[in-house]
Amino acid sequence: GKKGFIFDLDGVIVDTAGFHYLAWRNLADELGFEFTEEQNERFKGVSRVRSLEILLEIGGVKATEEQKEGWLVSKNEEYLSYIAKMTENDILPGVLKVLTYLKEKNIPMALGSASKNAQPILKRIGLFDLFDCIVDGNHVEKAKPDPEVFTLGAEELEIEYTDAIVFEDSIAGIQAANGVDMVSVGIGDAKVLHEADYNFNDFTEIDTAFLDKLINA
Ligand code: B16
Ligand code: MG
Repeated sequence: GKKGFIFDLDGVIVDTAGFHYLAWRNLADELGFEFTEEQNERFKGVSRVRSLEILLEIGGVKATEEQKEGWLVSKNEEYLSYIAKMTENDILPGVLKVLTYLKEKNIPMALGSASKNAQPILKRIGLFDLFDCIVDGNHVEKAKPDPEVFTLGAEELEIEYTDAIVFEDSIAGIQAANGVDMVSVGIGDAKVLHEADYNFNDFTEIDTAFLDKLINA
């Protein structure tokens, strides 16, 4: 059937992981424990609420629901202040070339992100209008590795799940795509993303021959 492409946002189109890390680290600081960049790996593709749970686990901090609510709000406010400064220069290398190529070929494209801030980020970097549909943390109940964010995207693009090609930087996202027999393309370290059908370090390694192969499969 007709193919469609679904892109994760953080770690695939932009690198906002560093901003999430800064904001979480400042909260850890405030709560009196250390939070390293290595520990931040576990936060990729994971929802905001789950991220806070993991952080508090790391710090051995017990908290009331009210405290957690407050921290989620203040962390997000800090994160928003970082993304407010983003521009199209923050689009990761090679991404624009791939997206433009697919757009010219009229290939249906969706965004599939766990982030509730996906829409403002896409507006900041000038890619909001490029996607036929945007599925993000505001639209789904279940987080990756549950495939909901991708299955909803495929349904909105009106393609079969098996005709969807998913670009992901997180293990949870690759597992989500594989779980419903979508084609998974890992962006990042192949050792980490070894479950993916294909793997690239970044988009500069992706050429039109590869895209044509996926489109015509
Ligand atoms: P927010 P993705 C994910 O984005 C991030 O990888 C993850 O670190 C973050 O916790 C999650 O979005 C929620 O983000 O706080 O903005 O709602 O990789 O699924 O595009
Ligand atoms: Mg990601």
